Amino acid sequence: MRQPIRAVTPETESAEIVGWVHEVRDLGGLSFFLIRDRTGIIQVTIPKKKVPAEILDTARSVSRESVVRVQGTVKAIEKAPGGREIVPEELEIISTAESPLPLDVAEKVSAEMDTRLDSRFLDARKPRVRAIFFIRSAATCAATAFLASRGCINITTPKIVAAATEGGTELFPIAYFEKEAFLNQSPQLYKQMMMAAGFEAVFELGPIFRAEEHNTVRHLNEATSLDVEVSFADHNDVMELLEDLIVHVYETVAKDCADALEELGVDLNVPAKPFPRIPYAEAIEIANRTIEEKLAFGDDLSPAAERAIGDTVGQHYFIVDWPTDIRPYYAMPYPDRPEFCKAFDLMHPRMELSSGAQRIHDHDLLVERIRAKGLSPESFEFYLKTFRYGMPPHAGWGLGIERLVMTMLDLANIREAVLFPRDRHRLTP
Ligand code: ATP
Ligand code: AMO
Repeated sequence: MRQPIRAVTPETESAEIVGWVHEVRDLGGLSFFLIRDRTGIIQVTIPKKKVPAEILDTARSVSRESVVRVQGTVKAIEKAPGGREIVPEELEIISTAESPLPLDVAEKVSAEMDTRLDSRFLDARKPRVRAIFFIRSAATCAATAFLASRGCINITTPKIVAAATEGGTELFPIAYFEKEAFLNQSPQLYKQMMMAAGFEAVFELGPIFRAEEHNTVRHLNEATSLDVEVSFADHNDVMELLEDLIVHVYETVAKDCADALEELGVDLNVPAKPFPRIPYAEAIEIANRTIEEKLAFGDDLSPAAERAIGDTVGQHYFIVDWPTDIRPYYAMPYPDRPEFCKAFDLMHPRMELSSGAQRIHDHDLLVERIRAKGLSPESFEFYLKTFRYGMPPHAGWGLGIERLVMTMLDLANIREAVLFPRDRHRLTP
């Protein structure tokens, strides 16, 4: 029975392992292999005079990244990785890798992002790359389990839709029989509709599609969003939920992913609660102290402004009290000063992680806001209808999973946090 490589210790007597040939070295009388599976790396040492001829023959013919099975005696040896090695009694090539490899898995030569993504299956064999996706998995599992523990119901909403949610731009049209259809930018309208359905608290982890034209290191055309919507809650309630979730995810990753973090050289600091709440007007002032292209009231925050504020605050923070005009139609204006709304962004010092708001639950006000944005209420009828038969007050947010992972692990490019990224130039693999 095969053993995970990590389970083979210096005290183990004999072992059978299956894995990929990470490295081959021939030193005259001795030849060494490193064999890798997802749990670790082990050295296989072949003293040429002491092993049977057929093992030597197989060893000579094996190429890097082939899948092999090794059965043999384990010896404690200080110089080897993990302090042990296997001297083989059996060596079998299960699947041969062609040479040369399109990508060097042992990372003797570093590759460009594009070369890596072209052979992502090989790239993902690197312990460093696997560590990122191990942590992404732990983070998303922790986040969804956390939301379930807070009473949120896991929902799945359509990705093929008839209308924009975030305002009409940045949509991918698709061929859908004789109708006009698009890939959904956000589950926004559907999660709100489930508030009218009386679900009270929902979450969805799923893809969102944005026809961003520019290639940046923090935008994807297909991203993953964790969306939440809660009834009888305001923006402050869901900001607290989001803050608790971020802290919980960081704590879980710190606790459960120590090896992966070490592989990445990341010393994870769990952010302290409560995150500062900075009103939009103050955020603009902070940014304008240092940035060259000054912002006026009503401008979106430029990437330079986000960095300037991030440098000043130095930790996760919220920007609150946004001008109503620059937020989507569904954000609830403050009743006493309707030029501001109950919307917020959760920021990491490097970039935006999440947007959210208390939503308008009054039908007529919503229609007015849709019109004010130059959109047509008719195309939102399926959504507006749910506001006419008992819609509770509600609030929610959407959190970009790739940005969460990217900022948590200090990755330079968002593509590092997606297995098969979609950008302007990439549709395969
Ligand atoms: P959201 O989608 O909630 O608006 P975001 O983090 O994607 O969040 P945006 O608000 O779209 O960011 O943009 C923030 C700033 O980043 C913009 O003011 C703009 O200067 C810059 N920006 C946004 N999209 C792009 C892009 N595709 N290419 C270059 N810069 C961009
Ligand atoms: P927003 O448009 O801000 O809000 O999206 C929410 C979060 O999703 C992530 N995100 C992206 N990540 C990578 N590439 C992209 N192109 C991209 N676009 C968005 C970001 C962003 O903060 N309906 C609202 C949410 C709500 O109010 O509940 C919405 O979609 O991390």
